[in-house]
Formats: sequence, structure tokens, C-alpha cells
Amino acid sequence: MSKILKIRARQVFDSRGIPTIEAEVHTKNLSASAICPSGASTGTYEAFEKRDKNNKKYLGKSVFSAVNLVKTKISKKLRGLNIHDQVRIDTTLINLDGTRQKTNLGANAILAVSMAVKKLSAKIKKVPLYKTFLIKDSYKLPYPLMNIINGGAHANNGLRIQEFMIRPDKAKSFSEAMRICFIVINNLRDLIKRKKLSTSVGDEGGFAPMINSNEQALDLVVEAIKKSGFKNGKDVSICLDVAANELYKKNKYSIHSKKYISIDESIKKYQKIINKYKIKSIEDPFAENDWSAWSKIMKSIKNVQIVGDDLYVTNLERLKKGFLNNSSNSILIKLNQIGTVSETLEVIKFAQIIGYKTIISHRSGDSEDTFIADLAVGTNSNQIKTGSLTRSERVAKYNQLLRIEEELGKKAKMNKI
Ligand code: 2PG
Ligand code: MG
Repeated sequence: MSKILKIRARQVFDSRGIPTIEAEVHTKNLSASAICPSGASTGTYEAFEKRDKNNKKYLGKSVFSAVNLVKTKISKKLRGLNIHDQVRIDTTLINLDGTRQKTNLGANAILAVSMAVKKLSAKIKKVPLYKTFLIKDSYKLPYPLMNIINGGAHANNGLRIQEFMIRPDKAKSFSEAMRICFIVINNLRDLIKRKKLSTSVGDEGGFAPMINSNEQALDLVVEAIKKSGFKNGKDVSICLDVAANELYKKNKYSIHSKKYISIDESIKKYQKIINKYKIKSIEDPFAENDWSAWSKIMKSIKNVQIVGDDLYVTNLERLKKGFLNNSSNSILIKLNQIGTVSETLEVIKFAQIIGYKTIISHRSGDSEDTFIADLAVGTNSNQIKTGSLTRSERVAKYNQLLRIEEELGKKAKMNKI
């Protein structure tokens, strides 16, 4: 048994230049560290992110109090525990905090420690991280959902939908999936250039041209897929994250234009773009509390992956409610929405039992930490959403998946979409 000796922590920065926390867990001879990510379009029911609201030196965004809690209270409490007993460690953290949304210690403090513990346990056992989650053999690689045009809260271009993604459905291997996305993205860059629009990128590495209609963005993506020699809806599919929390007011939505319209009208418009652009997946089509809208869209739209992100916030209780309500057929998984590795794994297990697709996701504020790449393989998750093929914090996850693919060699199989 290897016992936890101490835990260090420090304030570092995420990919948006905003402070975040890095925890470093030590046993006698070894240590491992992890960095907590952070979202922009967050759900109300997410676990609490602790920031020093009154510290004006960092515009209220520093995380020094969370860092201190790790170095003092958390380090003291976990000292002596078996590094390989992740459930006991996470339960100790949950109890030490004692609140529903982890408001005392902050989910950022707790998660950084929880992830670092997991990494150190793997390091001590001398096994790759992906081999320490749920799957013991037959590892499968996830299909990438690449966010190639950024809008909503991730860009300032006026696009209502937050993420326009591509998924290389026909790829036979992960490296082939990367190649397909690479070609489409390069063609998209040329198209945007030719239209004399900016090729600068948003928070998740996708282009953020100054256009403001969803259809304009969708036309660009379709054209890029075609120009690359692929068939839209067959070789490559278009997937969306609407992030509808941001587009909701008094039972109405402004998803398709600036005008707020009813749920029924919104569904009709969804149906139209699904048919026209052969869209295969829609995340957060409606707001986090609008359960009836979710079951309505599930009833009226078939053969489309409906993904709950802000709806579930990687929370087992909310997932159970969604299952009973027939809200979706898929769930987005974000570690920091719930705050510990163990709780995240519980949610993934349950989702897979009820037949939901699991999609492991980054946050818009992310880092060089590649934990989620291993998590996706180690849980046989169907897809991974981690931005475009630009910005190192996004590419780092894809590169880690390429390493895992290489290590698995002939055994590396793609998952079901
Ligand atoms: C989302 C995420 C990640 P954020 O809505 O799915 O793409 O965005 O991290 O800003 O919540
Ligand atoms: Mg989302």
C-alpha cells in the first residue's frame, strides 16, 4: 500500500488566461499533478467553482482560497490514506465538504486532487492511466466531435448556436478520424479566407468568423466537407451544441434567429435544418429545466443523437430524472460538473446501463492536462468532444489518443458511434 504523504497546490492559468487550480499529490517517492478545467456556458446545477470574488488583483477570478484549502484541510484529511482507494478518497472529500454542490471546498479544489490521485495511483502501479478506469480489456477509441466553428459564449461573432462540429463517422481508426478532420478543417479555412472573413479561432479552437446566421455557418461546413471529397451525413456528420440555456426566455427560444419562438416552432425549425444539413447530433437543444421540451423533441425527432449537457451536469440524480422523462439518448460527461472521478464513473456506468451514449468532454477553459483522453478510452465512451485541431490544450487530448492507439496496436478498435 502507498500512502498519501502530502498534497500541494498552486494557482495556474487555463487556456483563456483565467486562473485555475493545479493539485500535486505525493506519496513517499512519487507524485502526480492535475489541473481543473472551467466552463463559460455553465449549468445552474453544476458543482461549485470556488473563486476569490473579493480579490480585485485578479478581477475576482483568482483561486487562492481553493489552493489554500487543498494545502491545509484536504492535505491533512487525506494524509495516510491508500492512494489506490479512489472511492474512499473521493468519499472523504465529499464528506469533508459536506454540501450538495461542493460549495465549502469548491469542486475545483476537490477535482484537481481527485484527478491527481487517480494519476498517481496509475503511475505507482506502472500502468497507463486509461487502463485504470472501468474497462479491463477490449479498449475502444472514441469518435472525435470536432468543434470547427465557434459561436455563442465561446466567440463574439453573433452566432446563436455555440458549437458547429464534425464527426468522421466512417473512419476505421482514430488516426484516420484525425486525417479526415484535418482535411475538412483545412478546406474550411480556405473557404473562409476566400469569403474575406477572418480565420481567427474561438475558445475551443474552431474558426470564429464574423457571421451571424446558423445557416451561413452550416453552409460553410457542408461546403468544406464536399470540397474535401467526403459525403456529408455519411463519411462526415454535422453535430451541434446549441447550449440553449443561453437562448431561453419565458418558455421561448431564440435558437434559429434573434426572435424568440415557442418550443413547437423551435422543433419544426430543428427538423428543417436536420433534413437540410443531415445533422446527426444535437446537444442541449433546450434549457436545463425545460423537461417537457426535451421529451417533446425526443418524440418528434428520430435517428438523431440528443445529448444532455447542462441538463444532466454529470449528476446521477438528474440523469435518472432524465431517463424517466425520456429526455435524451446520450449524455455529455464533464468531470468538473460533478467534482470527483468516482462520481463521474458512477454516472458513466449508469448511462451505459440504460443504453445512453457517453461523450467525454473538455471545457471551454481547459489546459495541457490530457486526463479526459484516457478517461474516454478507459470507459469505452463512444465519442470525445475536445475542440478543433488548433490550440495546444485541445490538440493535446487528440495527441494522447494517438499515443494510446499506437500503444494498443492491432487491438485498437473504434467504438460504436
Ligand atoms: C459545452 C462546453 C464545452 P463550456 O457547453 O459543452 O464545449 O462549453 O465549457 O463553456 O460549458
Ligand atoms: Mg454543451
